[in-house]
Amino acid sequence: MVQKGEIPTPRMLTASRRTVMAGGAALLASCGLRLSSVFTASDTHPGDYPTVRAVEYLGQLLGERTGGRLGTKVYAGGQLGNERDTLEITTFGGLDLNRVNGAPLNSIEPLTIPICLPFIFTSVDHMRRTLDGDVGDEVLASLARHGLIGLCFYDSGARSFYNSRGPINSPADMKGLKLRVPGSDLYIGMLRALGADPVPMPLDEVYQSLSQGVIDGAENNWPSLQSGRHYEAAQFYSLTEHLFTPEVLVMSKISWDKLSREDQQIMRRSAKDSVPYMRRLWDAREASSRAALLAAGVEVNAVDPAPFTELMTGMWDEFLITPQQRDLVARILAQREA
Ligand code: GTR
Repeated sequence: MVQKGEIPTPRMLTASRRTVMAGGAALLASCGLRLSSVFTASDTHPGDYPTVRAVEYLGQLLGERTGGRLGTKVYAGGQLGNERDTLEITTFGGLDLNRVNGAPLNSIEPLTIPICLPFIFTSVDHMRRTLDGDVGDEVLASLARHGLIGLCFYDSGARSFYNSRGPINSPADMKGLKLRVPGSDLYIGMLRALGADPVPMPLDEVYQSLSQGVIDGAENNWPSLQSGRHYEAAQFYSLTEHLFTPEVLVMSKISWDKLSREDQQIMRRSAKDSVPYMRRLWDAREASSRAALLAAGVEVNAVDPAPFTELMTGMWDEFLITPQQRDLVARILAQREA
């Protein structure tokens, strides 16, 4: 049992799932079906972050649509571990839901690479349009062979570089900069293409590493730069906007398989229905984080994207190994604004 205020371990999470069985329910339960559950969910961001609130909203929708049988409980702030570790736990069924970025999925499923390529999306609209359509569905479906059910994509805005040394105006300014990246070969390749020194590390180690000068900077969106307080140690934010990598909400296939067909449909539909809600929160949060960081004295500079685009799209081929990946890329490019 998980006690109030206690942070559960994966073992406790499994043990503490609320499964209520009554009458005919016991019959279904004997077939291994879960009739009533609060799904545990992990998120690296703090409780007020749009992704956390979206998964809570998903719980609310589930409750409304099942007469309170299903819901979600989000463990925010990385309480349960970093994204790579919690993904593994999710695969083994120790967690029901996990909201992660596209990057940690790159080493798990090659079809997640195209949507994480630098400069592949030209705008938020392009990213949303593509992920709402068949490209998005195909990437989500590809996760099933790894024990994960891809439920939906959430927004993560544009990622840009920040560092403690000075503004970045061209790739030449990045030479020798030690910049943190998520643990994805694609990100490491991206930074090398720019002449920087990539340092893969989990998000929760970035603040301390910046403060101690172990790294010079990192790259992320406005809300993450603010919520992780990275700007306190890295005050130069250079708007390269090189990535629109989306967030992904996944469910453990083990948990999924315990749901009735009808509950699976409710889960899928509710997850999709949480997306517009998340996007509204995201747009507001991006604007408020931007305003707060400018007020806090973060030095922001616009960047000519051309030389960055050239170098970073030049390394795409290295990561596009299969015909399916290349097909996805072609379909994403076809959806660019005219
Ligand atoms: C954030 C994203 C997180 C995490 C983080 C990172 O933008 O929301 O899921 O991936 O970036 O850089 O590790």
